[in-house]
Amino acid sequence: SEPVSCTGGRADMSLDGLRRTFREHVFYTQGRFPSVATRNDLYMAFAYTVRDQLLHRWIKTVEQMAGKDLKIVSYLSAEFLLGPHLENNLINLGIYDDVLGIAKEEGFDIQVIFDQEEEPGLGNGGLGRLAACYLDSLASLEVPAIGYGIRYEFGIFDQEIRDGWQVERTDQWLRLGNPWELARPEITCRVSFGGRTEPYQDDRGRYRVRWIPHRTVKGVAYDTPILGYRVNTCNLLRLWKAEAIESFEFEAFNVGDYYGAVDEKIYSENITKVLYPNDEPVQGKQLRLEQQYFFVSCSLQDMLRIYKLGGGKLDRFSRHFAIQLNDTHPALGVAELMRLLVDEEGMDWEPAWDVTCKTFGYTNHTLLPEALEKWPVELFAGLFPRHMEIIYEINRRFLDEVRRRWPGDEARVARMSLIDESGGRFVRMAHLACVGSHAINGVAELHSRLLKEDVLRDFHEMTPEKFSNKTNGVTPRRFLVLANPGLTRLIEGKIGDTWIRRPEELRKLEPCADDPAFREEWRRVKLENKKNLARVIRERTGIEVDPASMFDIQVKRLHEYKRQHLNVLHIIALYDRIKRNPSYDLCPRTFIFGGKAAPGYFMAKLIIKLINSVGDTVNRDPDVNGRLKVVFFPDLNVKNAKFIYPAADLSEQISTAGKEASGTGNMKFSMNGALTIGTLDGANVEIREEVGAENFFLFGLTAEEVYSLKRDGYRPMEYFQANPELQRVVERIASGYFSNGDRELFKPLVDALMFHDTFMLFADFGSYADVQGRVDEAYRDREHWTRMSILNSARMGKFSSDRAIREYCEDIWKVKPVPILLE
Ligand code: 4GP
Repeated sequence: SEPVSCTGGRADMSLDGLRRTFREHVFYTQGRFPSVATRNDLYMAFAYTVRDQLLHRWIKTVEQMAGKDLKIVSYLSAEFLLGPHLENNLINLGIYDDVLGIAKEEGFDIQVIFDQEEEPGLGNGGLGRLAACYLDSLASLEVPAIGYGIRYEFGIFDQEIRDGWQVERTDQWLRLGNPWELARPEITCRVSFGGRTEPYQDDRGRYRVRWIPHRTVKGVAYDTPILGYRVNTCNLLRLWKAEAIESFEFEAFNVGDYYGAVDEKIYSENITKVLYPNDEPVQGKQLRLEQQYFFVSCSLQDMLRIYKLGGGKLDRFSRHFAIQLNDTHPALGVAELMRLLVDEEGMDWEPAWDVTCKTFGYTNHTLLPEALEKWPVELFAGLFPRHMEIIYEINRRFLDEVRRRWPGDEARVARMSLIDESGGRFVRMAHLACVGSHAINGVAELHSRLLKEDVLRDFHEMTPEKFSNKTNGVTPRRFLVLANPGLTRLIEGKIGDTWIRRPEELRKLEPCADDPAFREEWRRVKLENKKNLARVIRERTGIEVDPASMFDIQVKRLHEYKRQHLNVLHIIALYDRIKRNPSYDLCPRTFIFGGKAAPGYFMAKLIIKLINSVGDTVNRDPDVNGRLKVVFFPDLNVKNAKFIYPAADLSEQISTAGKEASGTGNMKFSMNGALTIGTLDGANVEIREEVGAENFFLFGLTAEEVYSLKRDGYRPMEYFQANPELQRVVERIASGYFSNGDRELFKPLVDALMFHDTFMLFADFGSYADVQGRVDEAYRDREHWTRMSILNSARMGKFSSDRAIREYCEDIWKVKPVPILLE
């Protein structure tokens, strides 16, 4: 067929073309005269102007891929934490300055327009943001890819701080419309739940099973174009929304059961209503399991549909689709693909299993035992009777294999079974993912090693060839170019801009660390960024902070293993030193925290309250005299994060060793020239290797030490008794010093530390406080600090998500780039 022509008209990316398109959208799309257009109208018109450019490239992408013998990456993720689209797309298109110019001419402030965009908060934290970085890199590397997920009507809650406590507010990102997505009412899938199965013989006399479900809902596709950086590849993010099948037209309605019909509609739509706001520990809620199956089934049906359009034979499916499971949330896909191939497509079990294993790869994102998903067999079988049978069959064949390899080792069989029978019966999703995938990976060297040695040890012993490491990365486009334009310009002035696509080239900056004039410039940019953050902090919290002080920042989800409270213990120690010695010589520091707590996670919420209470006391105490400030930055999200990473002097990465799978905030900070104080955990280990031990503040137990201390019986009280400063710190909290004399408020926190201290804060406190002392000293030598800062940025190339995606493409997915031409 003729190539679609999109030249001229709205595809015109000249200044005049963009201006004309913008004006047209104000009028024809928003239905406004310029004189009455609201801020939202202007934002929408800009967004549509940019989207036209994306669609143009998207059509070219689809057109040039069609009919080619290529392989598509399909990234299955329950979360995509994308962040605002507009600015990012302007950067990727290379028209940022043009659009700034147009806004100026038309007489409005572009920042106000950017601010208008509500970010799609369709994720909790690390895992969801990683998925977004990976989409950016896939497109930037011109790799054909589709992201598949859920179009939650309500994403992660908005966080407010009231009286020092976190209050959750419903996210309403769709309230004013979403110009970035296209509803595809003709692309729908049916997804069923419940009911029973029954055997039958097909026309060739073969034994088959059919599923007679109890109810069925409809999935509708919503597509968001994902453009790469300065390329024409525009990939697809396809999110599914649940709807009732032809609402109000089912039998119930016809026989007069109006309310039954209404219930059905509401029930169906509930599936994609809201994101579960729990980070790592999964909540065993039925609706959550329904969400998982819903989006996985829609996505697999969609892939099979696309594949069949190309006329491919099903036994070759894995040559054309590589499906990655982003943690176990989509692991049901293994059973669902088997069901689709065997029950719906009539394939025999063995070839179907072969296709399935060759198609799936599985990425694990956490070692926390409470985060390993398992579902009660009863619940699972009730919702998915056919999948339960399929899982039993997979398990039977798999355990036969285990018994062949290790005859008589029934303990091993029980450990590896897809069904946990150690007390109640549960389906182990990680085991399903391992058995049904040809590749299994962790997200940092240490994490991948611990997976092999511990959590997935038996699987590693059985199939070592499946295992590999893929250290996480983050996109330098959003987290450097977009977030830190000042630094980007400075770097470009020295080494050009090729590093944006090849961040390894940042190394060329290394010699600049020895150039005093460059260091001066580097500090100037940092100071500007700190002033900027100080302004935002003032607007949002009313707290004045001094941009000349050291900005010491910890932003991430609130979790005991991430140890925000270790940071607080240290702040109290400094405060205590000042109180005991009013002339205590401390380099002025501003401690900034940010992050959401799962609404049901009491301890995490209490830590937020503690941070704010300590802040209230310290910030007001005249004795402190500007040496300490403590701020809790409310509602950390991708949009707010852009003010934070570029303004940090010190990045806190202080999790208990062996607990943080990788971390990605650590990378965002260091790229922006912050120095890290951290444990040997997750990707910190590799960051330290890259930037050099002399440019990294290391403290604390190693993962091995944590392990043996736990094994030999860890007694926090011993550390407490040996450290008078720690005693004073804990006593200040326990005595009600930060809670108007209320000794009860923080008692749960104090008791947890004194009697259990699961995350070994007391064991690491001494070393942490010592190293913080070295940080204080180091910051006084500003020339040397700046040198270290420059070297951090210069040596962070490895942590670009482009590097990570290249590794996935080469080792796991076996896919190649397909460059797209515009004409
Ligand atoms: C997170 C891990 O906690 C974090 O270390 C890692 O960097 C991130 O995934 C991306 O790999 N895990 C989750 C989760 O967010 O829900 O398990």
